[in-house]
Amino acid sequence: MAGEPQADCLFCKIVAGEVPATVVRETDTTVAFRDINPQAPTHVLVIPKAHYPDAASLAAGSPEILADVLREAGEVAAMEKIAPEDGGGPGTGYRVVFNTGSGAGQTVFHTHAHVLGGRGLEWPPG
Ligand code: IU
Repeated sequence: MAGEPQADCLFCKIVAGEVPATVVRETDTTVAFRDINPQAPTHVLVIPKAHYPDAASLAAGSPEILADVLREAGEVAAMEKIAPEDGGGPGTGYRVVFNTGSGAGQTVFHTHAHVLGGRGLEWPPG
């Protein structure tokens, strides 16, 4: 059923505490933890506790939880002092990325928002 934990999903195992992660925030519906292979000084993943394979399926199945994920991304940015109100130069402001599909770089098929910042970020991304 949509949202149910999947036995073979690494991020479901992190939610269950079966796989270690450096958790920085947790709510009733979300967990935020540091990416094991950071691409920026701040690189935190915000995931829903419910299992949905990508952001579009989460939006369709539980839009309120997608809103929770995005709110938590903002809370992580505030915690890391990279929110826009922390200044306007390189290193403030942040990017929220949902890689969606293997062709776009998605490797873990449990929705996750990458929260990236702490350095200047170029556009377009690679
Ligand atoms: P992607 O958008 O699906 O490519 O992102 C998956 C991310 O999960 C990637 O940045 C990995 O470094 C990260 N990650 C992790 O933080 N902990 C893990 O145990 C595994 C992957 I596997």
